[in-house]
Amino acid sequence: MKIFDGIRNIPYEGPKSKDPLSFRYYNPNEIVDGRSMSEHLKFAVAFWHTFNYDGSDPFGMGTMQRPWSKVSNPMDLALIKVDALFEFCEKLNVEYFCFHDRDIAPEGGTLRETNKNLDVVVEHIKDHMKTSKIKPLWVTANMFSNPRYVHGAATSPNADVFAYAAAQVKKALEIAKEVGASNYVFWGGREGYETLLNTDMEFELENMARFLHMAVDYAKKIGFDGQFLIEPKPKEPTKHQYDFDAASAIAFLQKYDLSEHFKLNIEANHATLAGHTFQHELRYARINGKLGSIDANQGDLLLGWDVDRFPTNIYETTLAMYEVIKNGGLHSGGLNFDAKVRRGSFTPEDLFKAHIAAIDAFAAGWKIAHKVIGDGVIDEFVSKRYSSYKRGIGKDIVSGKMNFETLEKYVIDKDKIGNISGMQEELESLLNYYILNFQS
Ligand code: XLS
Ligand code: CA
Ligand code: CA
Repeated sequence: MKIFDGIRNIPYEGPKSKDPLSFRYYNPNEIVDGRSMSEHLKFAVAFWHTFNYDGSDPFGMGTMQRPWSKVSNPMDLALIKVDALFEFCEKLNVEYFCFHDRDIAPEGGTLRETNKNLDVVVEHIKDHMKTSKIKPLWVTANMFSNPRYVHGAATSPNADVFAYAAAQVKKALEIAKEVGASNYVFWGGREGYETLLNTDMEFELENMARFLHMAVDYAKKIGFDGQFLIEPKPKEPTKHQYDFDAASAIAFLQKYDLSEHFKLNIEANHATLAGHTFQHELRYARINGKLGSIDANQGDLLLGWDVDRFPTNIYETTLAMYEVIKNGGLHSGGLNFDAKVRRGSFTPEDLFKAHIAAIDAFAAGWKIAHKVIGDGVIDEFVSKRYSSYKRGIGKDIVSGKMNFETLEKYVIDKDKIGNISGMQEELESLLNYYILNFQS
């Protein structure tokens, strides 16, 4: 039985298509630089938003119309949503999906019972995978919804909670191995604090590191060789989250000797919450060799919370893809649509249309960025801007020949220091030119 009745496989119809159930810019089979667009852009569907989000918000109940809404037995519901996931991805031609342990199966009275429920659903996922190319991009454990995590998981002041979280991640790693996930994500939504009046920050950070070392050890023990990823976010639900942004996550990994085992999963909306652009976070991760994967969504600059919109802003997708191409791609990572349709977009077709719009925005962004990089216009400008370090005094600074005394000697009698324009407006206009002309 088909779940999304009446929705055909989404075709590529090209830029002139007016059909919202077709791709305009994403042609998965198009080859660029020897690889198909589906290899350049490994898109993933987020289980939680697409199959679990019911449209409720703090002011009102759910609005979503879903083909499975009437199924009341929790395990039947879990299984039918897996069927829906595979049909959805196949129709969209998206090869990957991401999930939390608690997205796919209901919790039981004990962890043992919960794990049994998980086993049944994981079997069902594996059955589907036998006849499908669809696979998990990453797996994670939800250590933020259940009230036991009220004060955190690995950073909880309660050692029993630490133990529970450890057992939960142990199981999630086993699942990640079983389903062949390419990555495993840690997002610490409750790993942080509300007030330092009741918090031993130093001890909590040490415990977080202890926890991650245990995860690395267990992955090694069971032979899970996916990439570990930390997903930074500054706040929400906790007031101050430890993995605030790329820079603080990288500093944490270095301090606690975890750097070689982890990369980052950069989410656009989390960047804006941290007061950064998406490109800033991607750049910071990239230049530190830590750009692992992307949660592709979009925030709302007028709202200070995590709206997780489907990304349709070509300017942002272009600058994001600029970083990805410069990174040599995302390797084991991909572009996970950690995005939800708006409460008012409640039909099943909206789920398809939202993913299509976002996929097209990234495909267009990728092509524009590819052209910008290929033409070398930005590289050329930037390299010229720093050219004073390629000769004379600049060259001597870079090669380590200079110190404060020799530099003082160099400038002390100079009557003029000249600067050249940063030409930002010209560059922004150039970028607009590439965006508007990328199809010609
Ligand atoms: C929440 C996070 C979360 C992670 C996975 O803001 O984005 O969904 O991606 O736990
Ligand atoms: Ca995310
Ligand atoms: Ca988010």
